Amino acid sequence: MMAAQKFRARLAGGEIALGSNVRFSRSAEIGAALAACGMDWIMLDYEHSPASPHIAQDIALGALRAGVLPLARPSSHDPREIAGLLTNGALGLIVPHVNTAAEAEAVARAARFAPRGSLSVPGSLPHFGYGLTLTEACARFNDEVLVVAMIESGEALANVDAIAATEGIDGLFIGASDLLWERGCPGDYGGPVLRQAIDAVALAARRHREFSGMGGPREEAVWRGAIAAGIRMVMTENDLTLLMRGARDRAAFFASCAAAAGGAA
Ligand code: 3PY
Ligand code: MG
Repeated sequence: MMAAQKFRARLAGGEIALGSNVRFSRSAEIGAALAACGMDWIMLDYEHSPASPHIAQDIALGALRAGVLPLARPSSHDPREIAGLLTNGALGLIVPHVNTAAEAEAVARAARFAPRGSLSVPGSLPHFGYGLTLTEACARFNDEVLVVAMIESGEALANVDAIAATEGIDGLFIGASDLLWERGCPGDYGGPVLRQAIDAVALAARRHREFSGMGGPREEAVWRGAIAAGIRMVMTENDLTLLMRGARDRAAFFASCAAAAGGAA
């Protein structure tokens, strides 16, 4: 099964789909490496990463070939930016700051070819290898592309049901950090604002037969609660914080070896 089908099947079966924000890596092998660690998807972060589109294209195609779903987070809702990401390797969007149903509809249409949208047809599409005709590739792209709306403001929460009901939106995704900063409780990942948002987003997603996800928190207790509430698309961390977590762990282990050797001397 290909990456997008695997991803949908996991979520349809109520399983968790694990992902990582890829922001600092520059190798097309990062998708394969993260797949070996149990990740199902990656997010190429054009909202925050300094990576050039050319590198991100290689990373997206490397991920697809390794069976990991490459989603892109654009820096804007501009259809021209979205077209560049989707026609060069990304097979879906995590769209930041979707605040209204009108915005959701515009990005969902920008992500699909006619008749479902207004994405401009390029000369070739790289996602599925090169054995399909352009017509076949565009039809398959329309079937597989995912559009996930980020809910990360009070306005988005007020409109969450209408956003979920929008044609072409496949899932909702809480941006916990932006949401908490905007609501005046920065960093309060364990507090009531995020808990209520998780419940509201999970409920809206269920009502419209979509999945719900989240990124931002690190605390295990917050994640346990979110998963119990129905969150299934989990953005674990970003590539830098995962690297630092592993590095800290190794440094602590070797410090304990050094302490033991010192103690034994
Ligand atoms: C946020 O927490 O605001 C996010 O965008 C998560 O990626
Ligand atoms: Mg955010």
